[in-house]
Amino acid sequence: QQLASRSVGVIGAPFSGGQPRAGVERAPDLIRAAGLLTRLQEQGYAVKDYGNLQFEALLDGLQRVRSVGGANRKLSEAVQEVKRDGHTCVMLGGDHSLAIGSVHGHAAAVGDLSVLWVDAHADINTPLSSGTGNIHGQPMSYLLHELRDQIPAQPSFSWVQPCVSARDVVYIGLRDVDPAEHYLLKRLGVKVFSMTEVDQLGVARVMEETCDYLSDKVKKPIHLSYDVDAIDPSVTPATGTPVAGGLTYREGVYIAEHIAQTGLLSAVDLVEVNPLLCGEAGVSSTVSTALTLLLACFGRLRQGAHPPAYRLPEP
Ligand code: 4U7
Ligand code: MN
Ligand code: MN
Ligand code: MN
Repeated sequence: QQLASRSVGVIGAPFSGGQPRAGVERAPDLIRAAGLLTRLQEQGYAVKDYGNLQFEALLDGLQRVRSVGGANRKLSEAVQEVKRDGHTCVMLGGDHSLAIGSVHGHAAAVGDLSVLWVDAHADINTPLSSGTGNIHGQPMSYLLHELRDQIPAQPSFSWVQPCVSARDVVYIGLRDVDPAEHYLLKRLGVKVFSMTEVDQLGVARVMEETCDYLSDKVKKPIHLSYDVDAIDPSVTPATGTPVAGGLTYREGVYIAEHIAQTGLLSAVDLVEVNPLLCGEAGVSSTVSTALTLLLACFGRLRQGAHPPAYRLPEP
């Protein structure tokens, strides 16, 4: 009610350098083509499309880290502009390494944040604990104050300042967590609703507890980082690291609907849609699910809606 504005600024971030599979850079245009901007306008929002960011060509091998640092620096600047213009920010990825720039830019513009991370994965590997070296599995380690000492100096990331506290983070949907990640989540006492808790409590109770937890003391603006692989791969197969046993379509939408009702949503990432990894039907199901999640973030309710001045046609 206080923080969410009635306007949305959309940034496309066609970047894939945080992981090895090409295709994820095509997602911003696909999600726009599915009707994101007009649908948000129909929901009563003023929408400004900031276009797609243009990134340098990807460097190879160990140099890849530099591409990721540079892309995120650019994204951080863009998110700061969107927030300073007064919009709720939507960042269309791209891979999840982009959360580094998105959360960093968001915090630089508005200050202290809560982060809701909806994902099959915890994305909290440090550059040294990562088994794959893929930075889309590491963004949270760059963002947390508590892990400041775990990040080796890398020139292309020297601009990143940790900006989130572990107590302000909630995860939902986890089901593929590396040992180092599990260790870190426990050590930092991060609030986690893995798929086990979703099964146990049901999504309604998970969201109630999430919102109680996040708005316990001060109501901070919420950054929602939504990895499409949180949803079950039977629904969203077009993604780089699918994991069986995910959120149903309905659970995924409920999370977005519920977070919209807080009035605190200030920025959303929708990441990891990759149209080159499955057939046409799978791509279309993944893209339309991504669109539905975003519309729900901006108040779309499954019960329907009508304008206050609606009049029935006269017989
Ligand atoms: B995603 C992984 F090892 N943990 O670090 C890693 F299992 O943004 C996966 O959530 C990371 O899609 C997945 O590479 C990153 C792996
Ligand atoms: Mn992720
Ligand atoms: Mn994931
Ligand atoms: Mn993934």
